Amino acid sequence: MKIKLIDLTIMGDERGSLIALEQNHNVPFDVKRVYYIFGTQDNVCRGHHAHRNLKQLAICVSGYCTFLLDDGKTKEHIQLSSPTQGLLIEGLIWREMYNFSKDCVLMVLADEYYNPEDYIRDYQQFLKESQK
Ligand code: T46
Repeated sequence: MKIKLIDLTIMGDERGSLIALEQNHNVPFDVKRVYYIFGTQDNVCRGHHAHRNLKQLAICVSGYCTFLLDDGKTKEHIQLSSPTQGLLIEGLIWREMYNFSKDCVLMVLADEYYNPEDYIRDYQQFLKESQK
């Protein structure tokens, strides 16, 4: 499956911690867009789609949430609960996000601008395209 967990180096000192994200260094692509998800209500499940062409790095900068990732053959559940860890998602991968903590802020860096046409929202269509 085209996913990878990336450890982000902390620039810490006695005042606290700082992490820098740099395109084509610890973020392995050109960054065109950043968005973040917060204030998620109880028992909400988001996502339910795949992307045809998008690289994304997801970082839970506060709290936690869980990703279900599915490449059409295998499924993995990955909990993000640290601002020092990034989840890289590339290729045709169905994703759902659930189990959000109240304080969860999920920040996502993407290599493309928002394009609704890049989304596959139908699971059967995703399975069809992922078998090609
Ligand atoms: C993904 C997961 C991890 C925009 O206008 N611009 C944007 O860049 C994005 C991401 C969304 N939107 C609008 C579209 C919807 O009206 O914001 C609303 C919520 O978006 P969506 O329902 O797609 O959110 P999620 O949480 O289901 O999925 C998002 C990303 O869309 C998706 O790329 O991989 O987070």
